Amino acid sequence: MAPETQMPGPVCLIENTKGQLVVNPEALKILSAITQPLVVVAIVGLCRTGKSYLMNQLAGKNKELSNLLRTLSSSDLDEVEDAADFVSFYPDLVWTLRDFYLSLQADGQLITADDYLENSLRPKQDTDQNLQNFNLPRLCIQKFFPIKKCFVFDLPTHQKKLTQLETLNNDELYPDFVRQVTDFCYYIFHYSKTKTLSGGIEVNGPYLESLVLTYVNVISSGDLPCVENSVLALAQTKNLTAVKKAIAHYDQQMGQKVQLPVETLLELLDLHSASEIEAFEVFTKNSFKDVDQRFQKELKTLLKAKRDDLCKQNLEVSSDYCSALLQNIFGPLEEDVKRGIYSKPGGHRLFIQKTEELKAKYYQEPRKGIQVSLVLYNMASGSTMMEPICLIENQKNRLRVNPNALKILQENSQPVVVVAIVGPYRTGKSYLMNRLAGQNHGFPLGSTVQSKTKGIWMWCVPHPSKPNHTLVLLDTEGLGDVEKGDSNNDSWIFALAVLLSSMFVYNNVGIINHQALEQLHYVTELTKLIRTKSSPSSGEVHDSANFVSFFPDFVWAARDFMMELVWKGHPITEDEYLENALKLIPGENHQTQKSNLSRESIRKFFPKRKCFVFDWPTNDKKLLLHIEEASENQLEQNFQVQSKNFCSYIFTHAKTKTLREGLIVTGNRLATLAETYVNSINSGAIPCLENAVINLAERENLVALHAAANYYSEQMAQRVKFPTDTLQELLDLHAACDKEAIAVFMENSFKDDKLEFQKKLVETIEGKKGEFLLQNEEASAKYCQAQLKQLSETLMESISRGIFSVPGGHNLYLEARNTVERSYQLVPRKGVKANEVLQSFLQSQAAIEKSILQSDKALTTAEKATLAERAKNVATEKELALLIQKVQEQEEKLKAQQKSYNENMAQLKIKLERTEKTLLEETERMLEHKLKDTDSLKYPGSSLYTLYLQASVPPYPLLFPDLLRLDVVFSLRYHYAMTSMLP
Ligand SMILES: Nc1nc2c(ncn2[C@@H]2O[C@H](COP(=O)(O)OP(=O)(O)OP(=O)(O)O)[C@@H](O)[C@H]2O)c(=O)[nH]1
Ligand SMILES: [Mg+2]
Repeated sequence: MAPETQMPGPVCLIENTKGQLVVNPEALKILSAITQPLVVVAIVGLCRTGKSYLMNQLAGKNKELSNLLRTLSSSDLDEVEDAADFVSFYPDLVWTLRDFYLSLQADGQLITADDYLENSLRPKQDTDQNLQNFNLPRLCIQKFFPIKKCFVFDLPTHQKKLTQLETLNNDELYPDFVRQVTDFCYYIFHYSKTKTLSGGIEVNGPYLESLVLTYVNVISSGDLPCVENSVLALAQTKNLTAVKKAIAHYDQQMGQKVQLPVETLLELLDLHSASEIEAFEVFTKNSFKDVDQRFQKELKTLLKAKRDDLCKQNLEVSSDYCSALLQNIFGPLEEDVKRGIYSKPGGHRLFIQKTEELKAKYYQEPRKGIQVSLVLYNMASGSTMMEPICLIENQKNRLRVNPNALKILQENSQPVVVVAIVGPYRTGKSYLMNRLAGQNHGFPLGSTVQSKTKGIWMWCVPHPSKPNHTLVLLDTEGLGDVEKGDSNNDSWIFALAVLLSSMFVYNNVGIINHQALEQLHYVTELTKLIRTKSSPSSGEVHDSANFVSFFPDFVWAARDFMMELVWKGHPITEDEYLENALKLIPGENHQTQKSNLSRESIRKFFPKRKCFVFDWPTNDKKLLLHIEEASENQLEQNFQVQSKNFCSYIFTHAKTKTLREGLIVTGNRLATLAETYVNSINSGAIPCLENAVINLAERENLVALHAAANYYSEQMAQRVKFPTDTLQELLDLHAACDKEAIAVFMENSFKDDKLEFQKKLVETIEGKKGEFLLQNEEASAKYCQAQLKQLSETLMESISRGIFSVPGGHNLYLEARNTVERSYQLVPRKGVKANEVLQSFLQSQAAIEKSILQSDKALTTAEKATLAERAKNVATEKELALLIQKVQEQEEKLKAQQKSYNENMAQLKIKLERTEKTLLEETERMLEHKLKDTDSLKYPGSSLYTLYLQASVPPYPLLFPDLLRLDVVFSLRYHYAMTSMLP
């Protein structure tokens, strides 16, 4: 006996004081410590009828009795197990009749105590009301206690001794009574089942504790105790423990396997997935009755949080380690910088050289984790160490994207704010960009007349005011350099800066006059340099409104601006100055028309404009030549204020780069854009926004497709337990995972207009589902075959030993085979192949049956014929049933496919509604701009005016047919595309 069950004496479990039921905490404590399954025997009856005496006997208080019991045979232990087959949660009933002095006879025949009980419980057949009262308790007992037993007890001893009953030895008791008590105890010990609840769960100490508490609480609150509720309460306790065990297992596994920081995130996620699967297995083993998979879901959430936490820890550990490493490696260099070792001619080059050396050293260190680049990059961008890099090279009039720069962008998944500066060469562009980066050094400046910057340079720095955004500074090659052979390249640089940026700074020296505007003729060519659509209809090329939705905001930076901002005697702001300068000038001459074209174009393409004027940075010409060496206080006060205002405007107003339909550009998307645009320029085509977006979408949709498909496989593998009881069970699991996978796809995909990727996802998931179905069938078949083999062992042995080759053998054989079939039917969770496996077994038996039948000498020929016919009919019936099952399964599969299709449609609809909303907002913005733009009509010479006259309708309603068309196209397109997914 386990020490946990040894109690010196009974304790009160439920006290009943003043009509109140109170659970005794001491008793609960004892229960909570018992981990073994419990057999619970309760005695109930009228007062002073010897209940406690009997219970004491069961508790082994009577040593002599215990010995007597031990010597009794235990030959019929099998029956104990049989009794355990009753899984109902009602207890078995024993009726003990005390001081029973009557003789057990009926109709002159001796009867057993059990017969006596059965007879007494038999209801009488009559409808009389009184009889109903007579019958009711009988019927209840019959209904609630299918297993009943009766024991009668004589008077224990002579009446005089009864008061000392407890102290009497067996020889002082009547022998009949001693025998009766022994029989009773023997029965209780051998036939009382372990207390079980529905679902076959065995009750141990803590469960009983939970049951007692639940029932007493319910009774105290005035309700009726409910078995289901108590099981639920129990399930809760058990499932909670299962979750705890699963988490502990996960923690232990991860603790063993993971050493932070890991080299790649994938490594960590793989380890997580493996441990997660094990944790779910632990949960499944320990849980029961997890209604709606509440606890499984909770476990999932907890594990997800653990994973996220680990990822975060991994980042932190890696960051800390990398930072410390960098500090070690770069510390001495920083010291040298402070000591001015590099502040000499050629110092910058030396410094870069040294930096490269140290970087290489840093990269050589092992196990730095996933933050290796970012930490270096952050450190570098936070100091003078990280230099800009050429993004688009312009050599021999050919553009090329620098793969190293692309790599930096590709590794950056933050949204980007892109500021590009463009303007005539040698006008201080690079210097101004360095100021935006908060540095003197960075983009290299030239101190000669020869132009310095070539191509487009890029500098990514953490955005100073937008958390988790990257500020990308693009410094461009000066326009109009006479040394360059091909001015065409200037146009492309200009167009690329417009395409890639969200804030476009046009930098020029001096006032905004005819000449300055003429120099800006590139802006008039934009419609020839950029396309919004891959195959525009004739009107669209000229429609500036199409560009507005993705063009950057515009800033005019007027450098070395020496004039006073006064207009017609009144001081004006810089912005008013720009707006005045952009007003069309009357005049027919060539120069006026040319500059007017620039004015018109700026207003058309850049509805949001701003102007900043800058004084000379310093009057010291020598210092001006090496302005990157000048400290802040060496600069003119005005210039300091002006450049601060400029920077703060850019930091607060430059927007995150977006494409049409509100698509946010991240570092990696910017890389794709730059690549796509430059490729099309090099191939002689015009960069096209639509194509770039399509390109982006294709790359990302492919990733989304893989992510969703993997998600499906992972989730299915995690949730399914082969073989499932029914096909529907597996299909339901599939539906849930399918739904989530579609959501993953929707979250990560965009512009999958032809539903190419969504269809591929449907196909991929369909294929994976097929594999799961197959695995399920295989598992079921394997299990069923094994079960059947085991169950039919005796039958097969009997056949081979010729047991049925006797007269009447056919009947014997049928009985034996039916027993196998019945036992097989009782095996739970056989899965989808249950009937098929049985069927093929039966088929394999057909020939055997036939030969047994034929050789059975107890049967006449006619009987044999009838029996053979019957066997054939039964076989046909079974085949038909199997066929029906298959048809049903096919229907279920089709329904699942239809469900998946519906789910795809539903989620697509939601996504489309969202996209349409952004589209509408975009159109509204375009509309607004168009209406504002009619302002240009004031002057009859403008080309918009001509357009207006040609159209002879206001531009406003022109947009509506477009919107209407969109709507129809959406619904039709998706309807057709989706229906083509159906088989
Ligand atoms: N007068 C004047 N000179 C400046 C200003 N800003 C910079 N410089 C000087 O002008 C020269 C060219 O400056 P950069 O910033 O290299 O000019 P840039 O426009 O980038 O030149 P490119 O890249 O060759 O087109 C350097 O010697 C700077 O010191 C300014 O606001 N006014
Ligand atoms: Mg420059």
